[in-house]
Amino acid sequence: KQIELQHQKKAVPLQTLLGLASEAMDRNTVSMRESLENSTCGIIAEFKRKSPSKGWLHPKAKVSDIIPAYQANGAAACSILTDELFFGGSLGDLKKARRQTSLPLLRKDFVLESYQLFQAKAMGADAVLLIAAVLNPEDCEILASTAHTLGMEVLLEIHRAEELECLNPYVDMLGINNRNLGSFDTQVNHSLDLLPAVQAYLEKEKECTPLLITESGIHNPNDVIRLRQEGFRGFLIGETFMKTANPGETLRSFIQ
Ligand code: IGP
Repeated sequence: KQIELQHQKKAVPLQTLLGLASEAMDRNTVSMRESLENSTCGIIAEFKRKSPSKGWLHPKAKVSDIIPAYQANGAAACSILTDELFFGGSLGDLKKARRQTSLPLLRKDFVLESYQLFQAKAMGADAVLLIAAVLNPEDCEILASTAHTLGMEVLLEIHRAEELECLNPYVDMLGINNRNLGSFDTQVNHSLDLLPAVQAYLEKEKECTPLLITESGIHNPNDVIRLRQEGFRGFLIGETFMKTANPGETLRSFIQ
């Protein structure tokens, strides 16, 4: 609402703005972690129009077509890219998605400042992504605890074992990104390769008990079955669904 008002380029009374802000902040969230734990598939279905590695996947994709289809076909949660430059997304997509589904929504972006957490909450997110490769452990903890204060959960993404340093007790879900951000190469086995280091770290840091997620490069249902057997409970899948004409139906083929 606030953004719509700004677009009208009228002076908005402070009282009105404060009212809208507190309304947005008061929204109840749903737990993505619980949804994944209670789901037999554990799929986090991503809405992504394009990516730096593959270019346009589905340039005309509409939130109002795809998000309800993801829900109808059994997704446990949805991930919404809000970065415009690299992924063709927007905060407007997140806001629209919120109106379309009761599933938990992840704001997928490069979060560096707490301001982005307030935005995420106001636009409808239940969880936010924090990327260890672009944060230090101190900032990570501040951002994660702020997200919790706003009632949102945290998915911390790592690609290398050293990034486990960014784990803290506010991290609800730990995602291993199978994509090497330098080469864009994806290897599903990367999650399995890193697992012993993750397990050893969690054994040591007893107050950290994140749910394990595997992200990127998941192309077939067998990958999901294999990774579930090894302990992963969330499977973040974008391209495999979004490159098809009907992403919801492609998701269904993963579930049956
Ligand atoms: C999804 P894929 O290969 O299924 O499209 O990957 C998701 O993991 C990927 O979009 C992603 C991402 C990110 C995007 C993982 N981490 C950080 C932007 C920023």
